[in-house]
Amino acid sequence: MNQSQKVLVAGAGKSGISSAKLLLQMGGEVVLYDGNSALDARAVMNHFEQGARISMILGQLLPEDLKGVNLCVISPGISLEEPFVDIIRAAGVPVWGEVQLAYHCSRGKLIAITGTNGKTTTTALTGEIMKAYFKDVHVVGNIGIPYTEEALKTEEDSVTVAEISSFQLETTVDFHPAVSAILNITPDHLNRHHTMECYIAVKESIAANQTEEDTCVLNYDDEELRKFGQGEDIKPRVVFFSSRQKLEEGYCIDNSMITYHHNGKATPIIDIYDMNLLGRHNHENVMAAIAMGMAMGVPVKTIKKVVREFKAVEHRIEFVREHLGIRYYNDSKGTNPDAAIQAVKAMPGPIILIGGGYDKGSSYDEWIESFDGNVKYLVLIGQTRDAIAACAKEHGFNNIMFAEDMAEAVRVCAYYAEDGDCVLLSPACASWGMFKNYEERGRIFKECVMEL
Ligand code: UMA
Repeated sequence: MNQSQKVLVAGAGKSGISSAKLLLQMGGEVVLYDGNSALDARAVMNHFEQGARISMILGQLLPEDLKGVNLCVISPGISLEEPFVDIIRAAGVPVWGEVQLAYHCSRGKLIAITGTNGKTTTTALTGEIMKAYFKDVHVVGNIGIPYTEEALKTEEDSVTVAEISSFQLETTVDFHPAVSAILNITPDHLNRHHTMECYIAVKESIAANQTEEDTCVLNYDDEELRKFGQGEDIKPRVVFFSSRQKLEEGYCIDNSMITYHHNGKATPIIDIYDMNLLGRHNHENVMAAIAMGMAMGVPVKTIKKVVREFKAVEHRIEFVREHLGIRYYNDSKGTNPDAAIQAVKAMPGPIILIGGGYDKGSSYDEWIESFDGNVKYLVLIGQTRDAIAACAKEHGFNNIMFAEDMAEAVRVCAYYAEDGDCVLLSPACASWGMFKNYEERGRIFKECVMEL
C-alpha cells in the first residue's frame, strides 16, 4: 500500500471511521462512502480534524467518484454483492476489508479467533491471559474495537488478540495470524454467505496463510473442523480441544479437570468447578483460550489464575439480578439458534424465554427441541415472531405469548415467572429492526429488569 494514495472507505460506521482515521494518519486521502443517504454527514465528519483530506459521498456511488482512487476498504457489514462493489471492481480497484488494512499496518504477533459462537468470550479471556504475561496487548475486532483503531499503536513486541467474524474474513488477502482458533461452525449468516459450504470455507480461511511455525486451535467435537484439522492441506500445527471425548493429544476434560495431553504427558490445568463461566460451551471457550495461551508460551500458573478469576462478558449469559426469587439473564449476544441453545442449556432452573428479532433465514427447529421441558413460556418479539411461533407449535410447544417491545416482554415474564425460575433473553435472532445492535437490545433488557 502506498502511503499517500486515495482510498475509498465504504461504510461510515465504527470500522469505516476508524479505517479513515488510520489512512489519514498515514498521509493518505479518503473518500468516505455510505449507502444510507439519510446518514447525518456532519456528525460523521465531526470525527475528523478540520482540513483533513477527507470527503463524503452518501447514497449512490457513481463510476466518476472513483477518479484517482486506488484502493477500497470495505466495512464488514457490507456484502460484496452490493451493486456499488461491481462498480469498484469494474474500475480495477482492489477491495480490502477493514481487518486486512489493519493487519497490513500492524506489527508484532497476532492471535485471531473465529467460530459461530463463543468468539467474544474466548477473545476477552485470551486477551486477559496475554495481558497477564505480555507487556503490550491489544484486544480488537468484532468484539467492538475496530482493529484499525489499534493497528498503528502496535510494536514488534506487541500481541494483538482479534475476534474475527466471517464478514471480516471474506475480505482478507495476506492476513496471517501466528495463532488462530476456530471454535465451532454451525449455521449462521446464511442470508449473506448463502450456503453452509461457503460459510465453512470463509471461516477456515483464517488459517489459509499460516505456516508450519504457526498454530491453529480447533474443536475436535465439530465434525467439519476435525476433518479440516486432520486434512492434508492444513499447514500450521493443529491443536485440538474436546469437551465430549478423551484426547491423546490436545485439551480435554478428565473427570472435571481440563487437562493438556501431549507426548504421553498429562498436564492438569483447572477444574471446571473452579471457574465462573457456566455451561459446556464455556468449557470449550476456556480450553481454546488455554490452548492459545500455551501456544504463546504463557506459563500454566498464569493461565490458571486468569481463568479462575474471569467472569462472563456483557450480553453473553450475563447474570443481571435476582428479584422476588427469580433470576434474570441477559444473552442478547445469542443472535442465532445455536448460541441460544447453549444459553437454554446453561440455565440453572426452569426458564421463561424471550426470543425473536431480525430474520437471518435461520431454522428454529433445533432451538425449540432444545427446550426439552425446561422452558415454561416463550415470549416473542420482532419480525420473526410468527415464524418462531409456527415452528414451536409444530413441535408441540404452545405456551407462546407476543410482546410489542422489550418493556412489555420483561413485564410478561415477570408476571408468569415463579420462585426459582430464570428469565432469559436469548433471542436466536439478530437485533436489527427493533434495536441498533445486540448491545442496545441487551442494555434495554437490563434497564427493564432493573425497573421491576
Ligand atoms: N452500510 C452501507 N451499505 C450496506 C450496509 C451497510 O453503506 O450495504 C453502512 C451503514 O449505513 C452503516 C455502516 O455501513 O453506516 C455500518 O458498517 P458495519 O455494518 O460494518 O458496522 P460497524 O459499525 O463498522 O461495525 C462492525 C461490525 N458490524 C458488523 O459486522 C455488522 C461490528 O460487529 C464490529 O464490532 C465492529 O465493526 C468493529 O470491528 C457487530 C456484529 O454484529 C458486533 N457482528 C456480526 C456478529 O457478531 O454476528 C458479524
